[in-house]
Amino acid sequence: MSTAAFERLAQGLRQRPEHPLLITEHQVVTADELWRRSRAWAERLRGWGLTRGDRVAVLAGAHPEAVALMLGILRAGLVHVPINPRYRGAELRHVLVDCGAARLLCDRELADERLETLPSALPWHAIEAPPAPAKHDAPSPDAPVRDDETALLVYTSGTTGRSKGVRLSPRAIVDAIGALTELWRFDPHDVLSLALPLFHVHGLCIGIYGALIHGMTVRLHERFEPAAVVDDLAHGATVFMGVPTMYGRLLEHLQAHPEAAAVLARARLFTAGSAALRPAVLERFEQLTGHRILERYGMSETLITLSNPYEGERRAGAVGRPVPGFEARVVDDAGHEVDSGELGELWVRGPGLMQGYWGRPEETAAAFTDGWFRTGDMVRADPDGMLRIVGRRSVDIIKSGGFKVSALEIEEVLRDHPQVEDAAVVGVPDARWGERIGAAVVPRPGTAPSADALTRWVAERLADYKKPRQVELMAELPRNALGKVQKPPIVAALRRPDDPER
Ligand code: MLC
Ligand code: AMP
Repeated sequence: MSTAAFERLAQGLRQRPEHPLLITEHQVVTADELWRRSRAWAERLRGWGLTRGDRVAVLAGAHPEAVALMLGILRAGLVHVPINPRYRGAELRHVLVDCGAARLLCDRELADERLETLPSALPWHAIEAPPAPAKHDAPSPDAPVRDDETALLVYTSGTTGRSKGVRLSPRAIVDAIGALTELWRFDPHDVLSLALPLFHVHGLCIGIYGALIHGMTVRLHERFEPAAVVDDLAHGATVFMGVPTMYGRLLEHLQAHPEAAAVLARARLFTAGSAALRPAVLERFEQLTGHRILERYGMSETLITLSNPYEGERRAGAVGRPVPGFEARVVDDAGHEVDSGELGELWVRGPGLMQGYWGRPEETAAAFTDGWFRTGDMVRADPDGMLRIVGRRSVDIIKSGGFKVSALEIEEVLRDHPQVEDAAVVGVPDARWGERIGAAVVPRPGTAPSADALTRWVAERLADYKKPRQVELMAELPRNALGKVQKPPIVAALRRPDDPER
């Protein structure tokens, strides 16, 4: 069985060994060094007795050793399961148990905080200084992941409380990301400023895989800081890719440091995705830097399926047309295509579709119709076919700062609070986060829990970004005649006068 997809990644590393592939504040890692370090990881993983298809969970920041480890996992024919380091006890345990991780590799600082939450039988190791480099005459450890095996399991929230593992093959990643990045003219001379986390498809697949496919340099950051992005561009970065919240922060930075606009102006390309980019942000950024941000749309389950053009009109509020190789349909509830201008659900198909949800055949089957993946996003097409995302089928999915959050998961945690009778969690349109997490809480009779106490309660149990940013006590939740909680009136009640429309 072919390993052509893996070879395409490897070729970018082998062709120019001296090329600086990863640059951080502290180190420059050449293509050759990354290749050698990944080999050492492959040997070490094999040495632990892991066998083809075993899942290796990785809890790590965005640093070069995590990239070397990821490549080592692929070279050893294993499955990479990156986990959000913001996850806490139950969230982390769920992923480790759900994927049946054979090993956990963890940054030492994170391990110290989280060890007590691990399933007791799971062996773990710190991701530390590279393991001893392999001897040059040693036989190659490579038995890399084959094109249609699973290379990557990305955990993503859904309409149920618990996250699901999305199975992606090397073929899907390389074909879909190759097509997207060719559209965007990624080139070995490009330098990508990357401050996205490496456990979601935005930072990991477009960022790291995209750079490997094209043999580009990545200036890699553990955290997003506007000043560091400006510094990257001052030092030759050509492309920046971010979620809309990051562009909001870049605009704030430009307000305080107007001289930085001239530095940003030197870039070749700015792209945005993972959540809606508000036209006001697009336009202000263009006024200040001369760059019109290129917005695209994707999902963990499909990779990046729609993009505005590289050349031609980058339309405000639109996410563009299918990336070469992909197709899109806009359908009504019966699955029939609707006319342009009409609201419908977006269905997509093409090279980036997932193989399914890990260990969930029924949910996988339910996500597809005749080979089309039903995204759950509601869209409208302009007369020329440009698509606009206008909402989501489920009110229980929230996108905050580019992270997908399940309202139900937060509701469950709130309901466990001794003073909470009931709770409904919603996404409220928000200038900074896109949507902020709002909670309507019905207190137990005779109690009046404070917003601070309830927020702390959630923050102690879930990743920090899942805590409500607004909590309102209500005597009862609005319900329809059948007793079902109605979320739109809750969103309306939580809106503040200066919130954006959407
Ligand atoms: C951080 N905080 C958030 C948050 N991120 N609150 C709500 N939503 C978020 N997304 C809060 C913390 O809880 C903390 O709260 C405060 O902000 C400061 O924390 P921080 O760690 O310093 O924040 P910062 O590093 O500035 O993080 C902001 C961010 C980050 C935008 C850089 O959220 C981020 O990296 N987002 C990208 C997510 C992503 O990669 N999505 C791609 C999914 S793939 P307090 O109260 O303690 O101060 C996908 C498919 C596709 O969607 O199409 O791409
Ligand atoms: P995730 O599951 O984290 O991969 O998130 C995928 C979801 O992010 C999609 O279903 C959309 O709701 C949202 N999304 C991604 N890109 C965009 C965009 N450009 N505009 C609006 N929503 C987006």
